[in-house]
Amino acid sequence: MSYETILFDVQNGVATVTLNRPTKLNAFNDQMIAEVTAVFKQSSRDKEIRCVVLTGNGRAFSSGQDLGAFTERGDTVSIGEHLRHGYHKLIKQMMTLEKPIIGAINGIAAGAAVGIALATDVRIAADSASFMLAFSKIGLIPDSGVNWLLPRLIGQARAYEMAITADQIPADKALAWGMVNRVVPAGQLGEIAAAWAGSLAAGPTLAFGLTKRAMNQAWETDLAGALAYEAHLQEIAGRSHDNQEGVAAFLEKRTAQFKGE
Ligand code: LHQ
Repeated sequence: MSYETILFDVQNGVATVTLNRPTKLNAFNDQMIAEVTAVFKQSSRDKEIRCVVLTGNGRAFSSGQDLGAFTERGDTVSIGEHLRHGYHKLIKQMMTLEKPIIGAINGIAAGAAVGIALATDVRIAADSASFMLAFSKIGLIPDSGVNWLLPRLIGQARAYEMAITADQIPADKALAWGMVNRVVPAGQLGEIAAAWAGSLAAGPTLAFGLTKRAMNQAWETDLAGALAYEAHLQEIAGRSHDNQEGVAAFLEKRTAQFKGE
């Protein structure tokens, strides 16, 4: 399938999704929201895909909503409906994808793109990257999951400060605050993200997916609920090929050959 606003490439178990409207700093128009949502859906269905990398083409990760495209729709357009039918489906698709998603944050992420960056599971940022809650600059509140995701990662005081100042938070500060896992030289971002993705795609994908489900669910429950749910999921993982193979490989002192099943 061909796409107009993204590049999509699958190799050796790794799907790479590249936001590709560089002249607009990869701002999201309706088509880009739909195309990114579609490839995450496809990544969930395709057994060959065992890890996804999300990145941007050019100097930005994404500048968020394409404000020109949105304004062209006219006065009658409902922002709530736009969010519900667009970004919400995308964020939920990412958060429930039971495979690791690496965000390779190559440049600025602004507005809704911060929510999308935070909906990846681990983030590697180029040292030139930054995060900006641009919403208040145009009189809006954070959306696209930012109010849920960001305070959990960095605490409410920092998240709220980012929202009301719309300051650009550079990669090193984002690392210190826990928004990203690693910061790497910009020129090496693609290579380092691909290497990490390749190693994750050779891992126990079922266990990686169930871990994501367990941790997401744990936010919604008390300790007893979290313990019960992880025991339930561990039953499933414990019956997998990869559990048998992992234990056998350990006992036989060899490298495990995981299938992701
Ligand atoms: C853009 C954009 C952009 C269009 C750069 N749109 N063209 C949800 C639902 C409904 C409605 C509203 O919003 C939302 C959620 C949101 O995401 S709200 C937040 C939307 N995003 C922003 O407000 C960020 C707007 N962009 C900027 O503040 C700057 O472009 C940043 C700080 C990201 C980068 O600044 P510079 O490095 O100085 O680049 P630039 O401003 O010169 O941009 C380069 C080009 O990209 C330029 O076009 P041009 O034809 O002049 O070269 C910009 O107009 C275009 N562009 N962001 N979001």
